[in-house]
Amino acid sequence: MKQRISILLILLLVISLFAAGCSGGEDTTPQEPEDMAEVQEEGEDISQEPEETPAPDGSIQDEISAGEADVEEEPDNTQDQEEPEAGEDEPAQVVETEPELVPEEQKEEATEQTSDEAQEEPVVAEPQIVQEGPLLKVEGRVSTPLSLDLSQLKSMDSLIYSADYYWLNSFGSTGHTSFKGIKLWGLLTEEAGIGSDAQTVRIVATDGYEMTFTVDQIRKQDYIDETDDSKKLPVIVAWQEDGSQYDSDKGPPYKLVVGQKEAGDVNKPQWVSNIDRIIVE
Ligand SMILES: Nc1nc2c(c(=O)[nH]1)N[C@H]1C(S)=C(S)[C@@H](COP(=O)(O)O)O[C@H]1N2
Ligand SMILES: [Mo]
Repeated sequence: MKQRISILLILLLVISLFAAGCSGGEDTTPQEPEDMAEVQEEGEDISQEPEETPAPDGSIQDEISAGEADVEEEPDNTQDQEEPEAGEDEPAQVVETEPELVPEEQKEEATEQTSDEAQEEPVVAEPQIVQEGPLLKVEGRVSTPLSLDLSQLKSMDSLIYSADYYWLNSFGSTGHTSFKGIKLWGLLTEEAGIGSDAQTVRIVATDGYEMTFTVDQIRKQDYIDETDDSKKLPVIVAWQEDGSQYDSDKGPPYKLVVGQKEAGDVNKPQWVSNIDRIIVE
């Protein structure tokens, strides 16, 4: 009996060895998906990524370092997540996590920068068109309606005029005030193109105060100062009085100033402060 049992055992051993030998041979070339599954189920690390296991010379480490260096050196390459090198290195978990983290930070920065730029653009654009003070409008019977800020008025060199204007108001008080501004007739003819059929010029202030002149009264360049015969004064729109520019926070910094037509002419009530628009009719 013992002999038979021994023979049987030996036979079993031989059979199992043969079977083991066959399956072992298959294991070395796990190309079939089925085999891969089997192998992975068995938890054999060797065959997890058989083809992509890095060469033992540590070249994958070099590539990882190179990848990181690239990311750091070129922070703008946020979209280079599919870097060919990174793709090849995918099996290494280090590569999968680290590059993801870094680009995400960069992504945020990039997004911030982009949105900042987007927000800055208008901010940057506005200062380029900085408007100096409220606008002075010229409209009505003109070929070119105007809407001018202080800087534009100040740039009209040939129209700029400065002088002391004598004033007399309705209560009999008098004085001299120095003004700097532009000649209104020059503005109407050279800039606005006043129509040949124009009859009157209305000067309208923001508070509703207004004075209407005839075109001839605006064209006139020889208003007088009854205390100084040598003066011949034009009608001006002034932005500066006694050396100080009007405060734009207190209204449009434009004042219509006119001299006297003759001695005793009460001219001060005709000075219109805070002009909003000039209407040619
Ligand atoms: N916009 C505006 N301009 C105006 C007035 C006004 O009420 N509003 N008053 C006029 C009158 S009646 C006079 S006497 C002078 C007063 O000038 P002053 O404010 O510089 O003293 O402004 C003239 N210009
Ligand atoms: Mo007045």
